[in-house]
Amino acid sequence: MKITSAEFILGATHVRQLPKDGVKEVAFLGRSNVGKSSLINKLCGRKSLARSSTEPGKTREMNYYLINRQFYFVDLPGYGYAKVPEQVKSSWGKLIEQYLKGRDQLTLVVQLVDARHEPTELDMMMVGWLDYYSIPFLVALTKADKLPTSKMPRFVEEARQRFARFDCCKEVVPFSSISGIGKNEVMKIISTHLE
Ligand SMILES: Nc1nc2c(ncn2[C@@H]2O[C@H](COP(=O)(O)OP(=O)(O)OP(=O)(O)O)[C@@H](O)[C@H]2O)c(=O)[nH]1
Ligand SMILES: [Mg+2]
Repeated sequence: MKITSAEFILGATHVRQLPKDGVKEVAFLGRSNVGKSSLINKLCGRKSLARSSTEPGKTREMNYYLINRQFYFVDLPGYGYAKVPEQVKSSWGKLIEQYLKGRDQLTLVVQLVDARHEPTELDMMMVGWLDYYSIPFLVALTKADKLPTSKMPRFVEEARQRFARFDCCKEVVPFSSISGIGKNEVMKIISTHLE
């Protein structure tokens, strides 16, 4: 599948604001600054469709993008940014759990984890939720361009083993929004799930 059109639809801070059209969606989940917006931009071949920035915690809303006039990409707010006030963190957690729990049209989640680091506790909590709610997900190991090529196979293998115990984990793919590595594979998995 090739992405030929992508348009911003809405930003939501509450599940009641989400589209009610039943259109299938793919959501992007990961800690703040891990590269969610950059990954969406890379998949869409657009520089600044999803707002990306050097300042973590920038994406505070669930941002909906209509892709090929067929399905949505949902850029979820990043978690785990220390400077966000407690109250925001807890309302964010509630929003995400409500979303994952009750969103029937959610077809696939792309869980982003930094390729260079071990997943955080919150990362593991998120994949735990995904598995619990039976939501298929793929793990994208982001910023793979920052990893020396010689280390890549071992890091990917370790990550595969770590996520293997989750039935809903469909694949672990190294990804870079700079080099484009992993783009085709991620797109392939997304199209398979949308069929
Ligand atoms: N080297 C490298 N840098 C990246 C990559 N992807 C994202 N970045 C950088 O990482 C920073 C954060 O990227 P974003 O895409 O804004 O991250 P995000 O997950 O959307 O962040 P929030 O919206 O704050 O949750 C930016 O400075 C990006 O340029 C990548 O694949 N390689
Ligand atoms: Mg973002």
